[in-house]
Amino acid sequence: MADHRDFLMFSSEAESGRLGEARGSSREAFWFLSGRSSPDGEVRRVPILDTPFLIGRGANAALCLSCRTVSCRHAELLEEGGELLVRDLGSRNGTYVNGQRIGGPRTLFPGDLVQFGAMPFRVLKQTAPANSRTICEDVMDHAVVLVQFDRLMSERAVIPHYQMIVDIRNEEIRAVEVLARSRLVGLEMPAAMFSVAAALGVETQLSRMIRSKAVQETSTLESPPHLFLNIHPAELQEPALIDSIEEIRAVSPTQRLTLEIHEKAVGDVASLSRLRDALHEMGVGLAFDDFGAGQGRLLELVEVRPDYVKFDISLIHRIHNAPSKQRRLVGSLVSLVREMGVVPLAEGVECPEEHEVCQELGFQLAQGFYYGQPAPLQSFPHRVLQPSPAVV
Ligand code: G
Ligand code: MN
Repeated sequence: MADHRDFLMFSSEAESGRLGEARGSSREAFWFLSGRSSPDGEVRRVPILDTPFLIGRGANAALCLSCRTVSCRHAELLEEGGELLVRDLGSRNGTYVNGQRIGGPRTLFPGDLVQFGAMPFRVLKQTAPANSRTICEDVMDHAVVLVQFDRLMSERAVIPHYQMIVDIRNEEIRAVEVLARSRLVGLEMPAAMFSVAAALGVETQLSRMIRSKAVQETSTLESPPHLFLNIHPAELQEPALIDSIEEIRAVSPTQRLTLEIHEKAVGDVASLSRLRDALHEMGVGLAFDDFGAGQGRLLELVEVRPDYVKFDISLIHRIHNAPSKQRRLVGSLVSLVREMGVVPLAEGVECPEEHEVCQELGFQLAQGFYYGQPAPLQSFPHRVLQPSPAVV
């Protein structure tokens, strides 16, 4: 991270000043391209100081890219009425904006991914010229995260972690929930990954990549574990959800799979019931996640009848010290769920006292740090995720 950051810093105050002159005073807008100028080079943030701004392999280009997929005079950036445009100059391998090859000039927007041959760059814009030093640092932070996010997606750099789901009576592992982690600085946890994904409108792609990696790496185990896979609320708006599940089914035809839907995404009973039926046809189960985190959606619950209801940590945390009224309420919900033939699961169990009370209240499954922390496949502390020893 430190070297990226250093690299992204202005090389000198003088350069900062130049940028201020060129953009800050009159138009109050700073445009940058952020990316690598050779395939194994470091990330740079290149200010667009003057237009037309030539991009190519030739030494006279304002942004000189040493990559054989880039033509000598590949493309140029133009500025018209405060807008930034990109124009391909008849390059052999083309210029792409957000994955689409451009024909004529194309307006660029902040956050766009523009690619010259095989060389991708993120378009960044910063307004508010008051303090150019501060502006540049904000943009740099943003640029670093965006470039990290590109790596996350293009290198499929998510590291699926697995957390055990146990039978509450004997603590035997029944399934594992897949949780996304990565080693990319700033994007270690799913909240950060999904907030960048949301800014770029690619939550669905990220969510799918996490599922597909987990299925890929567990389907080759001798007995593939039952996976609980999270889906993002944005995916419920897309008919492509079923296609994406069919894809993972094709990779792992018989593995037990259950999709988790966040309680907040449970809106329309009819479409959720259809989703449940479609999943069941593919042999995939449905779980309501974080039940009780917001308003309890009891009506939906009764009508949709998922296979599992995961009671949110907020209902479980310190339940052994909670007023008896709260315990009775959770107990009644557990009974109601069981009467419908749905399996209740206690989330976020952290200590033996919580474990014991949850068992008394009738929970069948449980999950939480008390049983196990999320861990990657290679260091998962149980044989369910270990490759079987070679047969001698
Ligand atoms: O929304 P969902 O239930 O999918 O989120 C699971 C998250 O909760 C994971 O990020 C996981 O690391 C975290 N988690 C799992 N078990 C526990 C626990 O026992 N206590 C707390 N505080 N968090 C947990
Ligand atoms: Mn979950």
